[in-house]
Amino acid sequence: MKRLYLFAALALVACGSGNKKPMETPKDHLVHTLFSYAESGKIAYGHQDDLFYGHTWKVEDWENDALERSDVKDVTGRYPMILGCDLGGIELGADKNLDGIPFGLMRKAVLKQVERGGMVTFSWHPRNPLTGGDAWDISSTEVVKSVLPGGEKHAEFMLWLQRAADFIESIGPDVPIIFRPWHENLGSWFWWGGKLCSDQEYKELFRATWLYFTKERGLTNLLWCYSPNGPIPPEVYMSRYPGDEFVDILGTDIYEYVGDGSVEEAGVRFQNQVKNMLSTLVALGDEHKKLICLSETGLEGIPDLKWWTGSLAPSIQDFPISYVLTWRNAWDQPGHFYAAWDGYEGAADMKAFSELDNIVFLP
Ligand code: BMA
Repeated sequence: MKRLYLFAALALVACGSGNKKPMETPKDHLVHTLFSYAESGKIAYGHQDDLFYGHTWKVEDWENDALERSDVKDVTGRYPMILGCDLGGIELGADKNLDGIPFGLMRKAVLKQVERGGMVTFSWHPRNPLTGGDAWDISSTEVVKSVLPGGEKHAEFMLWLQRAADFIESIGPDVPIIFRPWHENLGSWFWWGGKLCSDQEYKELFRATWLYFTKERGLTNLLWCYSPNGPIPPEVYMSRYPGDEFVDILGTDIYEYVGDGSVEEAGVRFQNQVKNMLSTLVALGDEHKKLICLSETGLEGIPDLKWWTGSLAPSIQDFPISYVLTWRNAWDQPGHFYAAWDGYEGAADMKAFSELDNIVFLP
């Protein structure tokens, strides 16, 4: 209950002695809603790219499409509470993101999701500004340094931030967005990852992004999520934490991998990893007064037909996380899906998950 008292106290302070109600911004409203989920043991469910495409379909004529299709809705009868989108490509001024989604469609889907009462989160897999490769190009350890002030790519990188900010601004100031840049930063698979820069350089990258968006562009509708890959010990998690001023949500990305063992073993391993990491996030969230979430998860191709109720639900249901998001159902890669779709053998289990008392989908 600690958090509820904190918010009640803040509201009183904001009210002062007069009769005026505190001004609640769209961001405040989303923060309060997510805290209220955590308080009451509810967890919002999110799906990456949910309205853009599914296992066997994609939106073609987006300007004339009502955006009613969703694999998740096909299976559970409801849309996910959270729509995940990725900005990758916006930095180059491209029309489409790295997975072929027109940014016009993305804007329309975000507005549709919010109109339906839902929430949105943006990740960002930007290209490598130094080498010209993609986000996964880890051939140089100089990239982060090169975009910071004094670096050879600094000016170009500021243009990249400007383009991303322009797009977010074009969605409108009243749409709160959970923004999750520079994610999975403790592994070494992105150019901003563990071995690719120093702790200090990473922190400067995150802060520079926050400062530009928030102070220079006035984009105060963003909830900033710090989301390292897990599981990792608390001191490692915090080793690149940019600071309380720059973060609203403590997240983590943890996937289940089957590897050489059995699906059962993978499920047990995943549950232990998620529970350990979420215990860490609960402690850190209390200490830093932040929301917590499982910002990305899933089992590619879901070979475990009881994954949702057998692995995911028991991993998260005792933790006050505000949301959980499973990754995308690629229309062009039959094995690359992380939510059920109509016709997938284990669909009934995802439906059962969606009907659990504490899991929140759109009504
Ligand atoms: C990865 C994969 C890629 C995709 C990227 C960004 O995890 O799904 O196919 O391009 O995310 O969405």
